[in-house]
Amino acid sequence: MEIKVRNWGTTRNNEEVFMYTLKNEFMEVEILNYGGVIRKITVPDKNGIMENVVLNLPSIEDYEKRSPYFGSLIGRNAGRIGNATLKLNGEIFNLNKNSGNNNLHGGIDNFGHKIWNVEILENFLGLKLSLESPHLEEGFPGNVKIEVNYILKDNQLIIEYYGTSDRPTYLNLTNHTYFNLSGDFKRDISDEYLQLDCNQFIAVNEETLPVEIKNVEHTAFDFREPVLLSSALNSNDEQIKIVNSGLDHPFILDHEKTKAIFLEDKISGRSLEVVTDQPAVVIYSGNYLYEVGNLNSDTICKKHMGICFETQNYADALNFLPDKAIITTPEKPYIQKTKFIFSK
Ligand code: G6D
Repeated sequence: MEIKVRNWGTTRNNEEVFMYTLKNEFMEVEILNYGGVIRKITVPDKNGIMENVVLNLPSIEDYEKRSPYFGSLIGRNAGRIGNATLKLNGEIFNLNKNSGNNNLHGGIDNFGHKIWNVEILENFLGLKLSLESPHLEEGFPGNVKIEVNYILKDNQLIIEYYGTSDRPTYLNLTNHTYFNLSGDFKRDISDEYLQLDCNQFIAVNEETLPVEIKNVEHTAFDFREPVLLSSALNSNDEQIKIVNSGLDHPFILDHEKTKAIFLEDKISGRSLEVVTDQPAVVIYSGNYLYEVGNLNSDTICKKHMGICFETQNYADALNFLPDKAIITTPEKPYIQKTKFIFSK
């Protein structure tokens, strides 16, 4: 087990970027202090060949210019907040707009663009990333302190989130890694199978804002048995088409069931199980990845090159499902634990 750190350039604001490499006997993970980005997860295929299974870019300049949140920590809020308006305890907070009329992933200068403080954990193979966000940053209330632990344990990458605020606020964090189990971007995700033990998903409108909780039965969103992604992503279901042909939807998680979220690539033999304490997961199938350009000298990014499992609270909860919204107060910190478990 080892951790290495090296300089990885400087941001446009002249902040030093560091890459941390965590390695155990099964896997290796690269983490940046910039955005808390998970830049590489290297795991074996069925023949023991070690390859990277997450989308990434070659330099910090690329991340600043053209990353669609590759590997980023997302905050203060994962997803969209309609009309960039946060209604909390009778107060209205006007947030910055960075997705049409809405706030996406915490706004313009969100957590995915910040330099996080990094400490090496003592009792685990891992890192503690921390960040402070002042009252009304991007329009969100509260002086907030965030800590995120990345821990490598056997075949698991564990992410623990912890947030505190000096007044009531809304925190809804996640990680925006795009997974592609083929290894080193050999194929897109079309050949992979997705299984979700979810009976309901949330339909969205043309702004990708939540509009209706729907049963998955008889829709392209029924993944209760494993489904080949190419058949779902190219379905004529109007909810697939409204988000540029793919998934970009919250699924409601039923915690009594195992294998709630399971992705498998039968060609490489790799699989990924996601286990979380969150009530929902937004699954995004990279419907706009053709806008990214080159991933490296050999590969141009294309549509459906990766799939995200953004574990989180209900989407736009304070507007769409206020009674389900999880509010952070000085007495009640924000907590999330999510595990990414790779086949062994
Ligand atoms: C698009 O609608 C999608 C989002 O879900 C995603 O997070 C972003 O691209 C990177 O806006």
